[in-house]
Amino acid sequence: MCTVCGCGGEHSHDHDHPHDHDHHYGHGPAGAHVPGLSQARMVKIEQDILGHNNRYAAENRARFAARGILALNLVSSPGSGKTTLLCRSARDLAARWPVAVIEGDQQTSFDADRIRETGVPALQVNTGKGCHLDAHMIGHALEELRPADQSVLFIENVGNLVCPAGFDLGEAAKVVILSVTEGEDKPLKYPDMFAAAGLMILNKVDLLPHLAFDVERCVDFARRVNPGIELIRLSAGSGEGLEQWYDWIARRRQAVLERRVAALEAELAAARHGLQE
Ligand SMILES: Nc1nc2c(ncn2[C@@H]2O[C@H](COP(=O)(O)OP(=O)(O)O)[C@@H](O)[C@H]2O)c(=O)[nH]1
Ligand SMILES: [Mg+2]
Ligand SMILES: [Zn+2]
Ligand SMILES: [Zn+2]
Repeated sequence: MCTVCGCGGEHSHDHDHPHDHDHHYGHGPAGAHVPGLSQARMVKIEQDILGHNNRYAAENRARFAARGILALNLVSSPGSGKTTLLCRSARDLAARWPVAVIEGDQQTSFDADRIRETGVPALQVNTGKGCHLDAHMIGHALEELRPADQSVLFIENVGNLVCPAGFDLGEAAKVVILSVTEGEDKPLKYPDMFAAAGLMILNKVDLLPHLAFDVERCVDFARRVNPGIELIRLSAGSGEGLEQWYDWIARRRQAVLERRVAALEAELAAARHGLQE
C-alpha cells in the first residue's frame, strides 16, 4: 500500500529471505480517502511504512558503501526516456566501469530485456499494483543481481512522478528525468520529486524545435522548489548532453570511492593502534 497516493498496491515475495521481517506493504487498509480511516490513523500508517522503509534503506546504503557501489535512483513519469537513456549509458559506460541495472515496473520484463541486450546485467522487479520501488525490494534485488564491487548501479523506478519521491532506496542520489513533451510546469506541480532529486535531466531536447516548451521557465520552476538541483539538457535519442551525464556520474562515483578509501584507512589505523597496545 502506498499512503502517499492512497493506492492499494499488492506486493508479494515468492522466495526465501534471510533477514527477519514481515511484508506488510501491499496489504491492509488503503486509500487516503477511505471512509472510517481518520486522518490521524492515516498519518500513523504512513509514518510506520516510511520508518520501516528507512531501516531497509539504511541497510542498502551500508552495503553500497562497503562495496564502493554508486547507486542512482532514476525517477520520472512513464515515457520520459529512462530506459532509452539507460540503454545508451550501459553501452557507453560498461567499458569503463562495471554497470548493473534494477528495473522497476508494475508488469512485464520489457525494460530489463532491453538493458540485457546491451550486455549489462539487469534484474526486473515487478511491483504489481505498487506505484514505486521500496528499499526492501531493492535489498532482495541486490541478493539476486549481486552487482560487482565499485560498480555503477542504476535503479529505474516505476514511472510515477509522485510516490517514488517519498521512498529512500539507499541511493546516493535521485535523478529526475523530465522530457520536454511533458510541459515546463511539472516541477511546480510535482514539487516533492524535484525537491528530492540531486540532478534533473531535461530529456528529448531534440524535440524542442517542434514544441512551445520554455526551458528557462522550467529551470526556474525547478530551482524554486530545489535551489541546489543540478541540471543537464540531454537527448537520449541524438546523444546531445550524454558526456555531461557521464561526467556527473564519474564525479559521484569518485566521491563514493574516496569515502570507501577513507573508511579503509580508518580501519587500518584502528588496527595498527590495536597492535601497538
Ligand atoms: N525524440 C526523442 N525520443 C525519445 C528520447 N528518449 C526517449 N525517447 C522515446 O520516448 C519513448 C519512451 O522512452 P522510454 O525509454 O521507454 O521511457 P521510460 O518509460 O521513461 O523508460 C520511446 O518511444 C523512446 O524512443 C529522446 O531523447 N528524444
Ligand atoms: Mg522504462
Ligand atoms: Zn502511490
Ligand atoms: Zn523480504
